[in-house]
Amino acid sequence: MSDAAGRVRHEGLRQKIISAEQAAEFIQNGMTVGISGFTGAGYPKAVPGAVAAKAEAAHAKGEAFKIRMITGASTADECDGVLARANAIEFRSPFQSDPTLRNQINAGDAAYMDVHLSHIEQQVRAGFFGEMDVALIEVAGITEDGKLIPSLGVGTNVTWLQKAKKVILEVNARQNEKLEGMADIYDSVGLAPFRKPIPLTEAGGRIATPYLHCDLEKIAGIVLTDAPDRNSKFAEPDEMSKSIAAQIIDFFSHEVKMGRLPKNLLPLQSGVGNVANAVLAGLQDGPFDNLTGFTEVLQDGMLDLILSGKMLSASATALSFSPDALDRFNENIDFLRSKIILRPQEITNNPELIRRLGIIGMNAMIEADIYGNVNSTHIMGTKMMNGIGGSGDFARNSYLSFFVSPSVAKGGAISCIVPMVSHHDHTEHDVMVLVTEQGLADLRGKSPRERAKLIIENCSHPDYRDQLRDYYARAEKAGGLHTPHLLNEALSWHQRFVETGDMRVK
Ligand code: 0RQ
Repeated sequence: MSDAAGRVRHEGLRQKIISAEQAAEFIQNGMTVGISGFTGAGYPKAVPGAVAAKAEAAHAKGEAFKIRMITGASTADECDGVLARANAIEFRSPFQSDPTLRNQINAGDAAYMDVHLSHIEQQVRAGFFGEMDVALIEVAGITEDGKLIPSLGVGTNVTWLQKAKKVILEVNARQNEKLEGMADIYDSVGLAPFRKPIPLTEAGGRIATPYLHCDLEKIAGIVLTDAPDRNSKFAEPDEMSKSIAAQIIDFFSHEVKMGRLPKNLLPLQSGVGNVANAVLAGLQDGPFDNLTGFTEVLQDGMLDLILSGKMLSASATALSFSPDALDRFNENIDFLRSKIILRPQEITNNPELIRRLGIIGMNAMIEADIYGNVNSTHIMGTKMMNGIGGSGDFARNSYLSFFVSPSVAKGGAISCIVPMVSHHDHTEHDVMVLVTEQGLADLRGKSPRERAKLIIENCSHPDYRDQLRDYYARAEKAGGLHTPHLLNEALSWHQRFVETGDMRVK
């Protein structure tokens, strides 16, 4: 018996082991498929390739073949990538980051709906996306009595397993066997009016079982795999990321001194990417101990805080590590099993819990305007990047909500501080602290006019500061009102970039 077959400990289910090609036969043109995977962790590695081959064969014969694909968040090349290249995606939701799929979305060749990650499961449960035909879920194993052991990403699996008419499982022998016991799968969120409070009162608490449940009758096939999640290496923090991290850490110290944060801070959420990772790396040498994490994606920086003893526990819906960090995780899994809690994304991103626990949310942005509105998703207001992900869940409900970015992009041709954002994801009401390598603007308790001055003076790049000062001064003079703007000029910076490749006035 192969190693992966040994992971299927349930006798009856072992009879359901099939090839990826056989599994792909359950997926037909036009079907809605719920797929596991969250930021490159826990996505299926084999069946998407077989579905893509099926799509290519159908297209070669002039037949239609596309699926409607709903996931937890982004997957990886063997899933989103291979399906997009085969032109097999008709509709996609929620967060994605594959370059081919992104181009198809922006060309209008694939329909894309961007949803808050805490909303997607209840919307599917309620039937807003129609019926779910098939769930395709990666797990680390199946117990003797048919319970599913989650792999490195839990995401939306609870709901996909409940809602789909048929289930295909990929059992991946590469996922550490000792993941068994690490997850806490609360599966009773339900729908209004039958909801009860979610009984989690501490970031590191456990309230449920470590297993995913599935009606065994629905399992159409089990595919064995042995392949790693494909996450790339993080860049070493550069001067820009280090500067942003240092300012956030100083801000925390100030808040502790003022009595607005406890000495061990409050549970930390950190977005994806190099800057987010650098902030966590900065905390390694910072003055705070006994930290906790309550985040959706746990990356290298948070893992190292736990391993060094700086952080007591962290919960997340996906463990999205670089290859080196995955080795550290696997080497220390016995120590980590009680410190890391893998939860469904409906729990990690739940507004009720984020508000109750008083999370410190830190997310990256594309641009902010002088009043503190934030665009996280659309380049020049039109081109979809990745999606809102969980940033809205955390920004709206956190005790402290940070947005971070370099002050300029594309070698200085773009100012990330603009008169008016070209797309709104987070309104001024959800953004408390803005940080660039230039400085930090604490927007709490400030009126729009006070905010504008702070953001321009503290966060904008010197190349754009006078231009912003001039815009604001003329907007104030032209009649001002509560939020001064020159409507015919507010988006002219973006227009200038589209026309000339530079936002600077020459
Ligand atoms: O372009 O790829 O061509 O070089 O945008 O920018 O600075 O590398 O930043 O990788 O941290 O991504 C908001 C997209 C930032 C991400 C966003 C260009 C820039 C570069 C990427 P290139 P950086 P990051 C938890 C929380 C939404 C979801 C979220 C994101 C590329 O953080 O998707 O927060 N957030 N989830 O050159 C034009 C600007 C620009 C710009 C940057 N103002 N105009 N282009 N770029 N600023 C995780 C989940 O929810 C799953």
